[in-house]
Parts: sequence; C-alpha cells; structure tokens
Amino acid sequence: MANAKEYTTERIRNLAIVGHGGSGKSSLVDALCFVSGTSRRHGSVKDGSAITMYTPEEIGHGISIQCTPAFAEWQDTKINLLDTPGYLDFTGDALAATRVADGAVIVLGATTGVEVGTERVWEYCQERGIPRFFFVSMMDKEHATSTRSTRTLRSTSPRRSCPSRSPSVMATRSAVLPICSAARRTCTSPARLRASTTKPRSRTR
Ligand SMILES: Nc1nc2c(ncn2[C@@H]2O[C@H](COP(=O)(O)OP(=O)(O)O)[C@@H](O)[C@H]2O)c(=O)[nH]1
Ligand SMILES: [Mg+2]
Repeated sequence: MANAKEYTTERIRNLAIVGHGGSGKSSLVDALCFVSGTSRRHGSVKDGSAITMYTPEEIGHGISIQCTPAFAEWQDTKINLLDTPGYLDFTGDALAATRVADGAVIVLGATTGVEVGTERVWEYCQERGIPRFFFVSMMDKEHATSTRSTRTLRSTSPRRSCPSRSPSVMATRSAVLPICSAARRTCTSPARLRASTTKPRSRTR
C-alpha cells in the first residue's frame, strides 16, 4: 500500500461547510473532492453516492445527520472539509465543526436565500470569530438570479462579506475551486490559530 502523503501544519486548512438543510452542502463537498482529484467519482445525494453520506440512515433519508470529514487538495494544501447537517435537530454537529475549523463556507440556495439555518450558522461563526465565505448554490434552477442572492446577502451580513457563486455544483473546476483558493489564502492555519488563541497560563504561587 502506498504511503499516505504528509502535510506540514502550514499546509492544512480546516473548513466547516455549514448552512440550512438542503442548501447543497454535501453536493458541494462531493464536487470539491472530485474536481480537486481526491475523489475519483462524482457522487450524488439523490442516488446515495455522495462522499460524505454513507450511513444507511443518511442514504435512506437523503439528509446529513452527522458531521463527516472529507478533503480536497489544492496547491499542495490539504483542505479538510467538514460537511455538517443543516437540519436543526442535528445542529450540534454544525456548532462543533465551527469550533475546530479555521474558516467556514456558508452555503445557501439561489432560490431560497437566507433561511433560519443560515442565520444560525452565521451566529456560530460569529461567536468563534472565524472567516467565512458564502457559496450560492443551485444557480441552475429556474428563477435563480445572482442579483437577488447577492442582495439578500448584503442586507443580512456585514460589508466585508465575500459572496461566491457557481452555476451548479455539477459543474466545473472554475465554479468550485475558488473556494479552495480563498480558504488557502484567508483561513488561519491551525498553528497560527492556536498561537493567537492560547492564553498564557496564570501563575500559581
Ligand atoms: N439543481 C441543483 N440541485 C442541487 C444543487 N446542489 C444540490 N442540489 C440538490 O439539492 C438537494 C440537497 O442537496 P444536499 O447537497 O444534500 O444539501 P445539504 O442538505 O445542504 O447537504 C439534493 O437533492 C441535491 O441533488 C445544484 O447546484 N443544482
Ligand atoms: Mg448534507
């Protein structure tokens, strides 16, 4: 068996993929793994072959019920993707993922926009103070307009937000790989994050 590739800490990013249930998170993770080359097949939630949905319950119901990791490799950087459940019953796993992540991708559907689950995960990220990207999925759907999605984002998030959009996650490298590039540039590496959050120990007499 070939040796697993090793990555130094500076070459690892941990990204939580969060958002309302059904917004396209698992499909996005599958597409990222496929186009970056870490997965050889392009799976689908509909036929139960998405890379992060493998338990009988998840395949049977067609929804994520736990946080499941996968990874993409981009420009020699390992980007761990934490696919999280969007349904509120399982939101604890989304919260847990934001606690260990260096950044988050908040996925929202082009026709549905900002929903209650979107606002909830925004708060998780806000509490944690991690950088976050918006990914507007389902741009191939009828009545999807980029203007409407961007407008809802602008009205609900601070000015420094960074929306990104894709025609479809069934799509191309150019559609989904900007996420990897942005994560590589923007998200704090684990070592730097630890250094900035580790409090000095108080001295005991
Ligand atoms: N038309 C279209 N359907 C999508 C797209 N992304 C996901 N879907 C479908 O939307 C449904 C929910 O997607 P899923 O990835 O499970 O969302 P999650 O609950 O956020 O993980 C599934 O049936 C997907 O096949 C997209 O870009 N376009
Ligand atoms: Mg899912």
